[in-house]
Amino acid sequence: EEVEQTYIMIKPDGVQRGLVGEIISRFERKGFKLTGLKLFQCPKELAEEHYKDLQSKPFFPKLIDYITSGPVVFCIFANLVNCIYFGKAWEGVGVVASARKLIGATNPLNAEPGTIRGDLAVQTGRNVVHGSDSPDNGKREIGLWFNEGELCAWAAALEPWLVE
Ligand code: DAT
Ligand code: MG
Repeated sequence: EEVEQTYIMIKPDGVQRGLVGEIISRFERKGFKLTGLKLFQCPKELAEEHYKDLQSKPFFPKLIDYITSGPVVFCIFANLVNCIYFGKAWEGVGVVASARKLIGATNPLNAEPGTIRGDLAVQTGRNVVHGSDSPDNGKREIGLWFNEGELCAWAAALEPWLVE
């Protein structure tokens, strides 16, 4: 069983507002495993490639300006799978869909309280965090933002307390 991973990016507003720890903490507390982490000033070409599906949208130039306006923190979270005790994948919602639930709706106005955007953001154009929308996009985005050798596979000792 392949490990499902999601690409999470704390956008420049999240970094400027000092929300890096808070946001990473929410994914950690949920029970995901951190397998990659970086702070980076995103070049325009990379931002355009990352959001290439949206390039025909009227807000695309503003979105690229926003994402490149300051450093971003990005990380990879994985399901607790390949469990050393049980040797099988976590059944249930995968990390990609589950992380999107924690993040909340694109427009913070529609994001439920308790979600990252619902609790910490007010506008679509400053919605503090990105999360992959499918396992395939997760793979694509991880490939875009991380180099080989920067990911860290490790056995989480807490696994048997999170996954039965
Ligand atoms: P999400 O970030 O929830 O996956 P998305 O992939 O549709 O949403 O869009 C990517 C980002 O683009 C989003 O986080 C903020 C911006 N965006 C989306 N729709 C927008 C709109 N109607 N006006 C302005 N910015 C928008
Ligand atoms: Mg998206």
